[in-house]
Amino acid sequence: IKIVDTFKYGLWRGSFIIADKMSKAEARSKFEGVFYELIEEIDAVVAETKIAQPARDWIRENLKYNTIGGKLNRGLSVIDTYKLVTNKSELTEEEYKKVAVLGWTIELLQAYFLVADDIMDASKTRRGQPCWYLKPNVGMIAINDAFILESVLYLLLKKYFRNTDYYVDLLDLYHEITFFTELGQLLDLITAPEDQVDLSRFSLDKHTYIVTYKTAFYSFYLPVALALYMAGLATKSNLEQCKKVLLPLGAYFQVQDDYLDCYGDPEVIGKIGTDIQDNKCGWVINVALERASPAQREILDNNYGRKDSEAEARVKTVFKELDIEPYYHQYEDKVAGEIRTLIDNVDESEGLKKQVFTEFFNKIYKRQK
Ligand code: GPP
Ligand code: MG
Ligand code: MG
Ligand code: MG
Repeated sequence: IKIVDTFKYGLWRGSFIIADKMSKAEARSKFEGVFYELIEEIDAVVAETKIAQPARDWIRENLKYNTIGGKLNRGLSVIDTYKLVTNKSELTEEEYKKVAVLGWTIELLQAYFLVADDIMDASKTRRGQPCWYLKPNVGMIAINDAFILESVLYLLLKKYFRNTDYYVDLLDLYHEITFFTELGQLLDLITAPEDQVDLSRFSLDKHTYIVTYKTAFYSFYLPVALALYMAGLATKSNLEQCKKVLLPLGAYFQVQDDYLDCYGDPEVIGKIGTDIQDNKCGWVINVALERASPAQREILDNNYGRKDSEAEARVKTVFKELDIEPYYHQYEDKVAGEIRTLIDNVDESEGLKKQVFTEFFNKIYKRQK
């Protein structure tokens, strides 16, 4: 009887997991379907300018190549958050389209940042394919393509939200968060000059600013803030509370990105790490600097930030000696505890839901990609 029960339970649980995966895949493909509609809508606006056909085709390719193929965490979070805070498990087609458009505006912002970031970081691959600027016919046209991805986001905001009473708030939010991301990117870049390695410039404090500004605002705070505006729940207190939880959560996400840059499997993360050769003030080097002996420090000083794979390997050997990997796992557990406490302290009296944050946290905790 026991064996039969275990078997039955296993089957039941198995089908539950399959159903859960199915519904996630369905949610994703429904969301992706909206983007194909948006490509046509954007093309129609572009066509009104009477631009030559090759330019219309170029924009379509830019949109497809750079916006599709990611994890879609940010875009889907707008929909999930909206459903949670409005207590709606099903949305009308019209409401779904509108919130999905809002989701795609973040994916476009992200596409804009990534196209530009890959040029600045001299990266080779993104989402398992060559970086856009490395396509033979693209090159530095990619800079203008990045600008176009940003402009398209505002075109969609205008088309779908121009007549709402929170349109100006959305514009303000997008402008502010874009500026913050650029500030983070600036500090990331000037702390990592080429051919001028000076590890004494690095610190975990500087790192916290970089990751909060270049990643946490647009990847974590923005999706929830957008959903709250659309739900009519973007009160001052709710937005402040979102920041309190989502900025540390987003900083943790970028620490994971820094860790995976060094220890992730390129096949799984879809990109080849560049941080050591790029002289980046990332999480791994900052921890290593705190733990290194004078002899190890000298190896780091002489090999970090060099465009040379043998120097990179010597840096990785020191990281190994310093047990960065096990330390990272301890760190993940520590941060998880801190974030759970922050979530526990969320005040739900103005319509915010702890579950919004728990779901975000569960999506990224111990991620491999
Ligand atoms: C991620 O840093 C940060 C961004 C994508 C923001 C870029 C901001 C701009 C204003 C262009 P990263 O370089 O570690 O990301 P990845 O590892 O994905 O290249
Ligand atoms: Mg970068
Ligand atoms: Mg990069
Ligand atoms: Mg990175």
